[in-house]
Amino acid sequence: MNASRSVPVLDLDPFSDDFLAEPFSRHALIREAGPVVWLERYGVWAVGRHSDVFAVLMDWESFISSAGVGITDFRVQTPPRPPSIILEADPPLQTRTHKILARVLSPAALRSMRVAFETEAEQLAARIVERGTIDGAEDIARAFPLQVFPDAVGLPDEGREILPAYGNMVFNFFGPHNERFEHAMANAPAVSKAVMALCERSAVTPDGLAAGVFAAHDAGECSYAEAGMLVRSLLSAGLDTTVNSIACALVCFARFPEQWNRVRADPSIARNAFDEAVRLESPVQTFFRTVAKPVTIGGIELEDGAKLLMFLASANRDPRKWSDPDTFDVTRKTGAHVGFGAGIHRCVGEMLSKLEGEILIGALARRVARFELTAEPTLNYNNTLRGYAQIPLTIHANGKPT
Ligand code: OVV
Repeated sequence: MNASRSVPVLDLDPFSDDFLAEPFSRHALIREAGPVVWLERYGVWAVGRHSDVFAVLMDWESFISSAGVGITDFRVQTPPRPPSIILEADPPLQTRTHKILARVLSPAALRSMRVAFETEAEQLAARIVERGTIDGAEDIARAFPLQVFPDAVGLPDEGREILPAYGNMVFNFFGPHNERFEHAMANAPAVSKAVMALCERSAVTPDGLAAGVFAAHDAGECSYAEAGMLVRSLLSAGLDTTVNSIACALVCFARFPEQWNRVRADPSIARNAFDEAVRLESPVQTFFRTVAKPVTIGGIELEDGAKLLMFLASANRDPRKWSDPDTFDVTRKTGAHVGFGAGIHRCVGEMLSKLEGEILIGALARRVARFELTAEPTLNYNNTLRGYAQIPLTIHANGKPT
């Protein structure tokens, strides 16, 4: 048992307000302590260097997801919602379900959404320029995905208002049973029930992403219950992540105005700028895995059954991997970041999220000269996500759009 190597032990709490208010300097401490560290407060392992986070993501046989990707071990404790059959699953189940959602979210399916996204983005950009003083978190980051994503899934107007409370529940659940967890879970049974009602075939339009999932059931690729669970995964994973990515991008553009000018000069880099914001801010900060057989990281033995925390956000700023890691550079080669994961569990909705980001940022670039922060943005504290509750902005308009 690790006789020849000393195990770095840290007493950080990655789910405390303090840590979440300024996670990045804490990530540096974790990376410097060693390839793998022991977080004594929770009795879990953690990795923060890019090479180790990436290696753990790629090795799904040693580091499984079916015991949960939060701190809760499903083999010991019953989760508050039935486990996701894609996120909280291993092959062969995850292989089959990932394939279904990958087809539903294929490039061809995404192409058909472009016009609707562009129309909504144009209207939103015109609206915020007209108003001048806005909350970027509400009026841009929440407004856009909350409109276009449920539309794309094929949800009716009634019922979708439950989605923010549901997302808050899902992403706080991955953390420990702290106050934030308790608060988010207060209404869990009612919220889950309302969301499952949206995952019935009879509840959705015949032409959206949800209909595509039910078509996979018709083709014999999954049961009806599994189709409903995959629609639930779309609703769980597709909204808060994108909302926070857009909020993070806005804060980056406000803090690095010269980078916003580069996007304005060449809106074709909007998509890369969005991806760079995901690297720099890492809207999904962390996920766990569970050790499924004895393995070593950097010569340290991890015991079967242990929980291992992956600091995706730390990997995304590891100076061993990135030059000027804390700098927002809209033309950086972002390909190696792990903000969307890596390996078999890599985000299946990545291209949809990037389509939303690209179109929204492109529309803003044609109208907005500068995003001016009129006060410090306030963080939205969450056990998994980094995002903003408020981004007080003055919008400085370009000349008239051509
Ligand atoms: C990636 C992600 C986040 C949250 C929930 C799910 C997936 C799910 O499949 O339920």
